[in-house]
Amino acid sequence: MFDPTEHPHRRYNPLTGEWILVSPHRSKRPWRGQVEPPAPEVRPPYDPNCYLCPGNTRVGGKINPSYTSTFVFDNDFPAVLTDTPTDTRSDHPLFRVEGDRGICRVLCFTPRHDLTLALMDPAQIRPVVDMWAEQTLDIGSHDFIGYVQIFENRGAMMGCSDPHPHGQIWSTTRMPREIDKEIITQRDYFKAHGITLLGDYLAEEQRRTERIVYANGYWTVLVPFWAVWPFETMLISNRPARSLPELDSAERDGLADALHHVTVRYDNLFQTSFPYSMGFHQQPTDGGDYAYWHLHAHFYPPLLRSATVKKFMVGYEMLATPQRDITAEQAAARLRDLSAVHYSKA
Ligand code: H2U
Ligand code: ZN
Repeated sequence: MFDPTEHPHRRYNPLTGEWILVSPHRSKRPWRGQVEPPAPEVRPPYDPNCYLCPGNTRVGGKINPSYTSTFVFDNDFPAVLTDTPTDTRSDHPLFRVEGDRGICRVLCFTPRHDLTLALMDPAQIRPVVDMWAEQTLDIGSHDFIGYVQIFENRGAMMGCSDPHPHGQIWSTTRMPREIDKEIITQRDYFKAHGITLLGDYLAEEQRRTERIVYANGYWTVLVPFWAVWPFETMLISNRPARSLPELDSAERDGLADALHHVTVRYDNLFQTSFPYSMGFHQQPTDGGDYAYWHLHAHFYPPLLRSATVKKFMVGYEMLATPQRDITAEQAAARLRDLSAVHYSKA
């Protein structure tokens, strides 16, 4: 009889319409012992050489103000520009090209160089949530912006260039690939069932409970059934809000609390400052009707077994389909059972 804790199988991701391969029998492979966590990196509250600390000069020559809470600036090296011509015309269907325009910004979460989201308490994270909401409104109000992507690259392993706590916003006229997929799947589900895809999914996960890592009255943190990265999680708004600006004060506090809990557990997992890429998926800002959109965030962390052993998306995963060994249920149980107090403060 098929047993999902034993037998190789594939799982469907209803948000992307893609399949992944799960090989639970392989997580019983021998592993050559626990790797010691690296010595914790000690950072000063202010670093004169950091290009994001208050009062310092950035790479491009601009000087940061002496900010005391959050701080937002236009990326000095933006991936897209506001004034690119878009009257592109492809001369062959196999050589399609489209000009794209956009705005890129960098957001410092706090003046404190030595903090991370995991080390900030919910009251300190709340202004970050407010800033994300405000920036979504501000950038999204431009006619030429179709989608606003908020994200954070955390840790050198993810290519993050400066440990100062910060995230980014890239916004474009055109719909990004991941958003294109979620538009189709969420729209079709809403049309067929009259409820948001993630609303239905969340209700079912709340019944099953095995993949839930943390929940408060407004937000739920879970390892999705179809997770690819070993400790991938999603934060889902309990109410089917479509964007961050729509959240009321209690929902914003709930989000700050959920972000605190998930990042603390991540750090506690391997007793290290846990690397990840995270970001929010919100309704596009091109003025369309997105009644079906359900606000959520994805955390994609690369670590697998220790502070240094990461999962590689290579070989079969590049050529065929992503694969995982430890199941989403095992990962959720491990994260759930960790202390809610950061290891450096315990
Ligand atoms: P990471 O979040 O991956 O570390 O990227 C930092 C961004 O900050 C990157 O997009 C920008 C880079 O262009 N940046 C500036 O805008 N000004 C600077 O002085 C340094 C980096
Ligand atoms: Zn700094």
